[in-house]
Amino acid sequence: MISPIQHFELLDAKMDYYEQFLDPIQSSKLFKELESELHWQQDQIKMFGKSYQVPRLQAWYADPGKSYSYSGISLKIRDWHSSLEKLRLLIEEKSGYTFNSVLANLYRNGMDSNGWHADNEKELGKNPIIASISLGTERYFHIKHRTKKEKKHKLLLKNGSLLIMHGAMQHHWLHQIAKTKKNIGPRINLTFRYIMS
Ligand SMILES: O=C(O)CCC(=O)C(=O)O
Repeated sequence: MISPIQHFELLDAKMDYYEQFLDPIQSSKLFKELESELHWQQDQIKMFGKSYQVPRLQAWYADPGKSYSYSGISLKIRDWHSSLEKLRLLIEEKSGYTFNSVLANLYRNGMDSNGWHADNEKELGKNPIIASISLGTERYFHIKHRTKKEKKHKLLLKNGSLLIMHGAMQHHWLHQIAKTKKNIGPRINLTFRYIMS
């Protein structure tokens, strides 16, 4: 059963959170399947003339021609995995939004992370809707307002949860998954998106 929705009214943005969108058995089965079957890749990012490895593994599944790049990285487009396709339909049915792609992130341990950023690449359009499924180890999702520095929050993303970011969230807020020294297990995050071009 899908848990009740929690609405967060933020300054200039909105988030909806279902703590248990998928039940624990379904979530752990899906985690194992995606961990072993997705085409995980680790890319190099260039910053200030130096190359760094992205601190997590990633994979991009999308409708034909819906490509995605950020910070000079172009992810190879893969055809929909059947479980990702099913999940996309379930999220579409529950949320009323449409998605044509998903970015999968695998955080292998606490040293894997995703630095402060917004999902504001031009192919996502003006106020993109991002639906984010979390599987496996819980991690904090930190958000901070771009200009009102005192506006910051964190939300523990539970196994099987769904977070939907909408409104002008990607315009006004940044988000991150910070590194932690705690000895923790892996986590998969799936961010469903709609690529315009
Ligand atoms: O892992 C998460 O919860 C966030 C992922 C994310 O920020 C992204 O893929 O852009």
